[in-house]
Amino acid sequence: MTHCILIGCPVDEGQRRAGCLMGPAAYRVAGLADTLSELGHTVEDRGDVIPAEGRDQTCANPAVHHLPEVIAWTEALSAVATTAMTDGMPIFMGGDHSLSLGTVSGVASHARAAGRPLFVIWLDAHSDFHTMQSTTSGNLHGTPMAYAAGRAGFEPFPPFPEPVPAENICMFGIRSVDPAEHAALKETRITVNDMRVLDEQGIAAPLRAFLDRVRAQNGLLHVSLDVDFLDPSIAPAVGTTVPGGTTFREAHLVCELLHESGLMTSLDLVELNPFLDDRGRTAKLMVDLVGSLMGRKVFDRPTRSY
Ligand code: NNH
Ligand code: MN
Ligand code: MN
Ligand code: MN
Repeated sequence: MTHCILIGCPVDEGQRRAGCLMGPAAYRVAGLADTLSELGHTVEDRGDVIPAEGRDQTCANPAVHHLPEVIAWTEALSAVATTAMTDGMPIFMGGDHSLSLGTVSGVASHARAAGRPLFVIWLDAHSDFHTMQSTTSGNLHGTPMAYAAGRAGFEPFPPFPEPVPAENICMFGIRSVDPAEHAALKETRITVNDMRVLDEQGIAAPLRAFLDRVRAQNGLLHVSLDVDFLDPSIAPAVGTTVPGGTTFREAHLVCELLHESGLMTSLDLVELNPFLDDRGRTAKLMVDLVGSLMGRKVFDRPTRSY
């Protein structure tokens, strides 16, 4: 039994397709809280975070937009995340992926205080490894993984509390990487399980290999689930669809294995744009995936080594 803390993060400023701000409402309508309590968890909904007014901050790249607003979100969400980590397992209901600038930094502060290493699983079509200098779209939802990894180039953001070591970062579902991200990623030891890896090896083996490392180091595990990790045919409600994504069963299998591991300590649900949805099916699928992450299974099987 887990104490689940729902935190609405109606962030829309990290990209240009309005609608992600309706995400938290859509998760509530799709029954996220009931799904969790039916699985035996306690649920506390802390409502939606309201950021402070943006200050007058700028950066050298003219493409970057809504910088003051995104910094204000980062500060507010980081504080909320750190507090929630001491109370239970936060589930951050987005909101676009720029919210992870705040949630991962708040979780990292908690990990530092707890003296435990932080690991991050990034389930996404994109690597989100831009700095404010390298982004050509100027959409800050393309940057949070770089911020968390401690890449330079995030002034005037608050310094990231304790950068996540590259060895502790594992990406799955990747199939759209910009040239500047590609060049930067190649200089790191981040594990990039792109769709080619999943086609050849399946999703279970690389995931288990990573989870073994988390367990061996008694790590905290943050999971960031971008809707576009899923194939657009099953999850249309996202502004940046990329063909060739994970199937229904691949996605559920990731969630089931994560549950079996017992390692996840915080979760982002990001990029849902309910305005683009087809009768709520993407919101419902995301809620069902959280069900699998939190223990729903078709058939009880003897627990594995994890
Ligand atoms: N890499 C592109 C950019 O920075 C796309 C990022 N879009 C996302 N990320 N949806 O998950 O603009
Ligand atoms: Mn605006
Ligand atoms: Mn993303
Ligand atoms: Mn994405």
